[in-house]
Amino acid sequence: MRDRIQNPFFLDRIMTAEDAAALIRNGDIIATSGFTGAGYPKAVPEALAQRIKTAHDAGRAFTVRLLSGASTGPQLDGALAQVNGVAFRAPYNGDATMRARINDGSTLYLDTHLGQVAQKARQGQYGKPDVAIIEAVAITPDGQIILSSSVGNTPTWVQIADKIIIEINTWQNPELAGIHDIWGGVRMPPYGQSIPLIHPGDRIGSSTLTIDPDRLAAVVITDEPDRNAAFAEPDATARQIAGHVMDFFEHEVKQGRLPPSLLPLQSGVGNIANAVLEGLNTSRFENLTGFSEVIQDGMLSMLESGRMAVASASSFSLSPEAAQRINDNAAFFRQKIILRQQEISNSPELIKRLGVIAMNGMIEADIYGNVNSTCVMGSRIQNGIGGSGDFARNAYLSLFVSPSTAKGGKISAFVPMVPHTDHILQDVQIIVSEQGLADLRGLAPVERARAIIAKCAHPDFKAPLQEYLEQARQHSFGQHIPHHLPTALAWHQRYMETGSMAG
Ligand code: 0RQ
Repeated sequence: MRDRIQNPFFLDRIMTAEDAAALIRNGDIIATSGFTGAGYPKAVPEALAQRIKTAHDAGRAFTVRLLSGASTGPQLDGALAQVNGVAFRAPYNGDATMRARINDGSTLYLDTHLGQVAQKARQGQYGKPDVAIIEAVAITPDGQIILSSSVGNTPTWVQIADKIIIEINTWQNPELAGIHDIWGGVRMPPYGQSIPLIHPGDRIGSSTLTIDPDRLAAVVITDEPDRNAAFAEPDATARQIAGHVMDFFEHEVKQGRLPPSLLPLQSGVGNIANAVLEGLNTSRFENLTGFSEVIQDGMLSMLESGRMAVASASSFSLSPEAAQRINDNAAFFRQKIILRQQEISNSPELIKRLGVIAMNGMIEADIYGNVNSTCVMGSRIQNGIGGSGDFARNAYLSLFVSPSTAKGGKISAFVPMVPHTDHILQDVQIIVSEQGLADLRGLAPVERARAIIAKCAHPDFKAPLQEYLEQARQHSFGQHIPHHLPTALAWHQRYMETGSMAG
């Protein structure tokens, strides 16, 4: 262990996960590392879940309020949700067990733009964290922390939490040292400073994290893998969507609206986003850059092939096979990848100034191009807004991609009105389904509706959408964004009642 923990003060604080979890009390606010299933603590949350279960079995109340960077994994969100141990969760969740707790009302959830969480936390909007639990790969001789596969909100949590628990994870490759870039220039208004980042590949901060040793409560050793889920091979739908996006980029370059190396790319999580990246890897574009919040398999392949020169993000979201490639070639990837705190990776100011091309998935869009990314049937959370809002609003080009139908064709991804809006039509410039690409730039709402129905909707739903638009134009209170309110959400109601949106 002395190769991982090279500082005697930290060595002295080593204890079991059970002893560290015993420092956490009912009602505590816990702030953890972790982003898109990477770099989250594992042993202490599992031990805490066991403590909570014991308390519940004995009839005692025990819940915590849980903050993180973004989604974690089964050992954290999963384990705590399993024992119904979380009263409040923010800012993002992707775990199925936690999702079920939120949707059955056991856990309150505040999903938040990921780039805004750190500043809100410093303002005290989530309360003062009692404990920060942080995963790291090593401690340097002078007591600096080398983080693991994500940075997320960790720099903020260690600043504001009363106690700090560090998990040293020996599964994570110590050669990740040098991949992180933690900017120490963040100040609260009115003392904010401009972020000195000009190019996605710039390093502007420190590769290690400093903590206040007086607040170090425990060091725990673990050896558990991140939640790395395999991507499905791109199916025909994903490949068609990727094809439309490639054609669009080619066209924009030809028109002189994009340079041949495009602009820094942001790509959301999921199989379609990954398929688009795989498409770029076999395209003619060269010297690409990434300015995103996650690095997934597709970006890794582009860095390996040289198609992408450098990628900036806050974490990895990799298949087990790709995680192994990082572990085997950490020294190579360290030169090509920069992991930043999420208030830098998702900074609206940087996204705007760098001219990022944002590509995100969605649940559904309405005919005017308002996008619902989060709430199925308007009320059931899927994951959360994540970084999609940080990027969509500030991007040079904002694309949303989705198959035209869901649930075996029973649901149309294009509907008269979305029952929940994450991205207003002003933030949605281009929508792509396997049917085609609707370029909505410069179009008024009714023109947008015609383009979305013509280019993106599935053939089974084109005529009903057209009928709705005509009915709306006849009966609407105003003609700016025509709606027929009595039937605007009828498709969703029908799905909930009959299992299909089709009439
Ligand atoms: O449900 O798993 O029960 O079958 O939604 O859908 O097709 O697997 O799509 O993985 O691309 O995710 C919007 C969720 C799309 C994602 C969303 C059901 C579908 C399935 C997942 P099942 P797919 P994807 C970067 C940026 C917000 C955060 C974001 C997301 C499940 O892209 O979370 O962009 N985005 N962050 O069946 C009912 C519809 C549906 C539907 C899909 N119209 N109606 N259910 N589903 N469309 C990452 C971070 O921010 C960290």
